[in-house]
Amino acid sequence: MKRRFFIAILATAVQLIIASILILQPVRARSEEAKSSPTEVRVDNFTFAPQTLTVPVNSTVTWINKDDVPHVIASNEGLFKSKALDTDDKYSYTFTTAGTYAYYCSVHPRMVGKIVVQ
Ligand SMILES: [Cu+2]
Repeated sequence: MKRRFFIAILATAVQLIIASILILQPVRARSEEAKSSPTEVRVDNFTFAPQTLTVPVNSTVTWINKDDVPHVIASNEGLFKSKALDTDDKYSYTFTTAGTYAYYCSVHPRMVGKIVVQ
């Protein structure tokens, strides 16, 4: 009698553990996916990569300069402007409103890119 009770408890515990693993697994996978969504623009060989980056509202976009010359990230509308970024310097801006944001490098105005916030 006592032993059957113990086995019943054990079986319930095992079921709860399996259930929690099954429930928690997809949640963990999803949050990792959200974290790894690219919000980085590499400045390399006088180009922005990707040239057009699409992000959800409230995303922080980070530009990182991989060139050995300084670049300045400047919004066409004057919304944001970085300082001169040396090699491996980063600049971040958070986009809180949906829209298309064109930008360029104020040192090399031929370098252009776009952030699409939706
Ligand atoms: Cu530049």
